[in-house]
Amino acid sequence: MGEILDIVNARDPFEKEFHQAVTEVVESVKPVLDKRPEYRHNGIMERVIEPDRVIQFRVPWVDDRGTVRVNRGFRIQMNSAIGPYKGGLRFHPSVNLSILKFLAFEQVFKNALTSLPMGGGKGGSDFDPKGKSDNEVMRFCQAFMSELFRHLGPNTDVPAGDIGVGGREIGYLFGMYKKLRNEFTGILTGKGLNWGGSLIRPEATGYGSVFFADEMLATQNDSLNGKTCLVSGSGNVAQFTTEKINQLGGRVVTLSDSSGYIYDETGIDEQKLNFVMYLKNAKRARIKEYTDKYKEAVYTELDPAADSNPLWTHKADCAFPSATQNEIQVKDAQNLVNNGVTVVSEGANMPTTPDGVEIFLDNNILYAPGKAANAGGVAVSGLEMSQNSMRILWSRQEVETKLKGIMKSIHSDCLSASEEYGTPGNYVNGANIAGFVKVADAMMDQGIV
Ligand code: NDP
Ligand code: 2IT
Repeated sequence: MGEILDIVNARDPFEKEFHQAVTEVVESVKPVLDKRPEYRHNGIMERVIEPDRVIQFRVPWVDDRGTVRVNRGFRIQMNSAIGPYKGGLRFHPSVNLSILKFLAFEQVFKNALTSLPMGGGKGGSDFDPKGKSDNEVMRFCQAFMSELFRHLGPNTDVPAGDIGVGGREIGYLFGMYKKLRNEFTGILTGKGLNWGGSLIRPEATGYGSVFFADEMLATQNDSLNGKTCLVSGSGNVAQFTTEKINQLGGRVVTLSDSSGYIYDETGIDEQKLNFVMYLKNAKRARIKEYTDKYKEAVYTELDPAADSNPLWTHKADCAFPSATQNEIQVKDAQNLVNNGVTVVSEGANMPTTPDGVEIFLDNNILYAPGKAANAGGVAVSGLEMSQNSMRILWSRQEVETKLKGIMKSIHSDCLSASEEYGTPGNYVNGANIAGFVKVADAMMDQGIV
C-alpha cells in the first residue's frame, strides 16, 4: 500500500491533512484489497485519491469601508460514483487545498455510509466571517456564488454548511444562485424552513453523534443516562450535541471556541444552552461571556500552539470533540483515558491526530471516527434533497426517526465490517471498510472513468 501513499506524497507533498486522511483509509482497507484483487486491477485506490475535479477561483468583494478584498474560493468534486457531489462549504482563514481535500475525501466514505445516493465533495474559502457585518457577509456570499453557481445543480453538486457557514450564509448563497439561474431548485441544503429546508437539519449532526455514542454504549448494555460529557466547540454541532445529551439524561460540563473554554460542573442545562445559542448564533460573541451570566462556571484561555488542551483534562465518561481537525492530540487522548473517558464520538471531522487514535484503540475506548459519528448531518441533507424533489415537508418526528434509523444502521454496518475483517469493535476500520466497499463496487460497475 506504500505505493498509494508514495503517489500522494509525490503529487502533493505539502498537503499534510490530506495525507493524514488518506493514510488512515489506506491502512484500514488493505485487507479488503487483498481479498478483492479486482479492486487493485481496476486502480480503485489510485482513482479514489484523485479528485474528479478541483475548482479554484478568485472572490473579489468590497468591505464596508469601500476597500476591495480578494479571497480564494474552492470546490473539490471528489467522487460521484454513488450520487451527485455532496458536502459542506467551510469559511475559515485556515482553509486551503489540503484541508478541503481531506474533508472531501472523508465525505466520500461518510456519504456512502448513510446509504443515501450522494457522492462526495467539499468547498469553501479562506474568508473569515468573524467581525464582519451582515452586509459584508452577504456581499462575500454573493461574490462566491457568482462563480460557484456554474458548477452546481440538484443532480450535479449540492453544497451545505460547515465551519463558518450556517443558516445566514446558506440564505445569501441560495438567493444569489436563484437570481443567476432564475431557478428555484435544491442546490444547497441547510436551507430555511419556509424556503425548502428540512426540519432537524440544524440538529442533525449533533443529534446523530449522540445517537452513535448511545449505540456504542448499548453494545455494553449501557446508555448515556447519567454520564458526564466533555464537548468542545460551541457552534452548530456542539450546540445540538449538548441538547441531545441533556435529553438522554447526560450532563455536559464543557464548551469552547478558538479563544478558550468554559467548565461548568453543574451542567449546561437547557436554559444555559439557550443562552449559548443566543451568544453564538445571534450576538456572535465569545464563549467567555457565559461566565458573566453563570458565575459557577470557570473560563480558561486556550493556547493554540500548545501540544495539549486543558478542556480534555476533566474527569468525565464521554467526549464529543465538535470543533475542528486535530483538536485532540496524543497528550489529550492520554489525559482522556487517564480520567475515565470510555466513549469518544467525533462530531468534528478528523479531530483526533493519528497517535491519539492509537491511544483510544489500544485502550479499548468506544471510539467513533467522524466519518461515522457525524454522518447524521449529511444524512439529513440527503433527506432534505428527497423532500425538495418530492416538494413535500416531513414532520420533525419523521425526520428524527429516519435520522436515528440511519445512525443505527451506520453503527451496525461499521461493527459488521470490523468483525468481517478481523478487528471486531474497531470502528475506524469498520467505517473505512464499509464506506469504501460501497464506493469501490459502484466504481467497478461504471468502468474506468
Ligand atoms: P461552526 O462554525 O458552527 O462552529 C465551529 C466551532 O468550532 C466554533 O465554536 C469555533 O470557534 C470552533 N473552532 C473552529 N475552528 C477552530 C480552531 N481552529 N480551533 C479551535 N476551535 C475552533 O461549525 P460546525 O459546528 O458546523 O462544525 C464543527 C465541526 O463539525 C467541523 O469539524 C465540521 O467539519 C464538522 N461537521 C459539521 C457538520 C455540519 O452539519 N455543520 C456535519 C459534519 C461535521 P470560533 O468561533 O472561535 O472559531
Ligand atoms: O462534514 C459534513 O458532513 C458537513 N459539513 C455536512 C455536509 C452536508 O452536505 O450536509
